[in-house]
Amino acid sequence: MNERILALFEQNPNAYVSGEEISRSLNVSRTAIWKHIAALREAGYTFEAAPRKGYRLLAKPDKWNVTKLLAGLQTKVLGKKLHIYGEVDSTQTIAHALVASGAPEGTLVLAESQTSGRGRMGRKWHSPRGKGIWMSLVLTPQIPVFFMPQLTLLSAVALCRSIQKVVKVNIGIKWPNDLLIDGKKVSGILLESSGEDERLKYVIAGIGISANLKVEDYPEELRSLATSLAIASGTVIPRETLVQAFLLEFEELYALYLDKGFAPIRLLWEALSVTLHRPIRTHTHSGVVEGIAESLDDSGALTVVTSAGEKVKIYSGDIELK
Ligand code: BT5
Repeated sequence: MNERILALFEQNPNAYVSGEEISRSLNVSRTAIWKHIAALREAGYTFEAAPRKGYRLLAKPDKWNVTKLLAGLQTKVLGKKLHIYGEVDSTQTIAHALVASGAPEGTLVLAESQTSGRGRMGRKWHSPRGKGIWMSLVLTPQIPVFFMPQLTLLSAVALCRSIQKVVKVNIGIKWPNDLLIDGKKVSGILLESSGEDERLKYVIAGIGISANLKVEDYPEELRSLATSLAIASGTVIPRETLVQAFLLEFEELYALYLDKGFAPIRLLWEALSVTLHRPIRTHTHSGVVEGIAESLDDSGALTVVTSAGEKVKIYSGDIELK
């Protein structure tokens, strides 16, 4: 029904469509129409409702709805300075440039699409138009450079918890920075920093959430590896609501982290992990390590126990869940 209502508006671009007209064309009650319009609004469509004229479709969800985003934002600092773009090369590049021109902590860059979205180690992040949440957040934590991995884990916890609040999906964290649903990647985190003398000057937390991609929006090679929240839940994801939830969750965890250190974050991470107590394999400088992922240490490194009983710490890179 939502599709049929939308089709009516598409046939009359920029025009008012009266409730009476919709109810006659689609043979539904005025109350039902009101409910469908409310559901479409929730999914990111913006309608203007004018007395005696009816409804007019103003914006579709493939455009960020700035008014909605800012109106429901409950944070104190994060996301209050908002820069929204259509197509960019990478939101990371833009965030670095904004910091250089004085952008403060909490500045958020959002884009509809990225032509060179980046992952870790030179990998690409597929960022089609209007389908996902491609964002970069400026942070200026007063912590040493070697604590950066903890911030990646904190970001993963914030992401995972906010997604759980907005969408009904079974989601977990794969060390260090992947969010998985049924073994497929749905979200990734890339932290880039600039520092001086062991002190961080700033960090750009790059977050990609595959929200409303359909299977056909992924290139062939990603279809077996990646999924989206929409595919997994069968619903359209209200992107603004998810950004608001993420920023609020991040702000609370970040304050907790700066006050109490990594210990409470580590507990939350462990509860959401799909890595711990599982057999894994990874490549390190000294060769392949296979074993059971046992725990996370204070720095955020993963401790793996090999079949020979040796404990090996993994500080960075990728792991394979076996
Ligand atoms: C990451 O890298 O997971 C970090 C991704 C960060 C992306 C955000 S988007 C906003 C900001 N601006 C940027 O330019 N980047 C950040 P890594 O762990 O290296 O994983 C990369 C791998 O994820 C790829 O090799 C693919 O296998 C997979 N992948 C790529 N695009 C995906 C997508 N849209 N959804 C799910 N998986 C994807």
